[in-house]
Amino acid sequence: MLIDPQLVQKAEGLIPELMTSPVEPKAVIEIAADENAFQGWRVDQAEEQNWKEKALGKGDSFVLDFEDHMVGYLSLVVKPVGSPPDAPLKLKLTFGEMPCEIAEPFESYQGWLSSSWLQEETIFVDVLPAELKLPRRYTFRFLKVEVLDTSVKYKVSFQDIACTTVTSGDVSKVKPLPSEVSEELALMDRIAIKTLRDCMQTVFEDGPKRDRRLWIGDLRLQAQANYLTFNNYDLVRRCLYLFAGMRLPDGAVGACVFEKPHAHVDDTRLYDYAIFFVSCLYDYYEASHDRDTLLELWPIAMQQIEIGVQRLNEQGIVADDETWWSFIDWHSDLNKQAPTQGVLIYCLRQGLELARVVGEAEQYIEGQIERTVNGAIEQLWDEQQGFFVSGSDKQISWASQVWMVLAGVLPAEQNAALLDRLFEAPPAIGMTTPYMYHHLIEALFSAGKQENAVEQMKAYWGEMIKDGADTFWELYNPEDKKLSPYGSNLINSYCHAWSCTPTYFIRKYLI
Ligand code: RAM
Repeated sequence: MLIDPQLVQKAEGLIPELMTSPVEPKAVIEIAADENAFQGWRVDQAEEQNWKEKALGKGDSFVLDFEDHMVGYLSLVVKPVGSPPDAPLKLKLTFGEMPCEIAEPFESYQGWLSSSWLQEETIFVDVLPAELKLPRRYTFRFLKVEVLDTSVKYKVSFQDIACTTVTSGDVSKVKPLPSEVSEELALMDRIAIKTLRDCMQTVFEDGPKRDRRLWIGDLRLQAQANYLTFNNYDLVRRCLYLFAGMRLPDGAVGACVFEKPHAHVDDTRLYDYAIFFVSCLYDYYEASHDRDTLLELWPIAMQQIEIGVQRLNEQGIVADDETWWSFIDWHSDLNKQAPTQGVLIYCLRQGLELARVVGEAEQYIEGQIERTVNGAIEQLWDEQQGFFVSGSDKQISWASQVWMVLAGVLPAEQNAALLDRLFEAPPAIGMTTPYMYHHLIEALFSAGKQENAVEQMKAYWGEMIKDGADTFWELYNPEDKKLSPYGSNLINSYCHAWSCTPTYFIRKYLI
């Protein structure tokens, strides 16, 4: 890997102090199978609410509801009831962002991401009474406390159970919305901010349950939402320095980085994610006007442009010769060529703006824009069908149209007409993630289609709220509520960075 120790040191100098606050559970609940409820599980208040004084023996359990999304550290006080404890206490704790994680046994999990993400703990307590402080950070709303064994001579009862939440997002920095904003949008804004806040730790994490790391595609959207809410420039700078300071061997920015045991870049390479470094730097400079950081990181942004254009073929379009080379969306049938061409042009245009500020490489970037826009129109635009096509099968997808609109390949009027056509004759290859929906909505706003944009926000994030979201989710399909690219909805993240952007739309375009 290519390491620039100075940049990494700068990043490490910007590790924020986390704010903490203790939160107690609010209720005891029961989860019941109900095919009309979200993912088939309904949450009911339990008849017996007095969990503190209840004596529990082998096989007894209860489920606590914190009534909001938590990211933090759990502590419990447990005491023996009956004869002196003559055997250790064997305790199981299960944490769930959603009811499915409490109701469906983790042993049933068959997805392809590691089951180690599922949050559970079996603890042996030798000495009672005890105050337990769990060392791992958990992300949850529901907590199942299960006594696996005591002995025939004693039971236990729990006294204080609390979560010390952690975040680097300071809510006091977030301006209240003007009172004209509808209740529906104000609620969406609040949940989006909570989502962003719970992902704001010592980096902008993608999801505090999973993957708990910094991905640049997620960072880009988080940073945009952050500039209009928490306005924490230092956390963005830290993340930019991490990506800039640790790159893949040819200089490309890696798709994600880990912080521990020491900062290091992952070996995942994604074409769109690497070029988004330019976009992240552009947005950062736009928001902060921090010229020093721009000048320092500009050479790395420029390098991403140079690496990015190496993939262009003679016709000026990105080669599409592998399956997992660009991300765009979690959709197994999606051809990535045309949407990635859109991403490249979009980033080249932002790169050109930066080049003008820095006073370097303008002509070079202009030349690349001309080349890629011409390539897109000549090779990928199907005049007869009125859509951009992608790959050798000439696939028509939502993602291709959305990214080509954002890239401004067609003149404004044609862009608007293309977006209308998308809704009149929807392509079969749809969108899977809030990440891709974000880009559709951004395209609608950028083409002046505010009404439709708001309608889409309500139909998507609004539906998540109706389905019980405390924070916005990594994956959501109103038609298939158990959808997961990982083979099981248990492993989905239900507080996910790239889903936090309703607050950005509301604060940028609607107030
Ligand atoms: C998943 C995560 C992450 C995303 C990558 C590409 O692992 O959801 O947020 O950026 O995919």
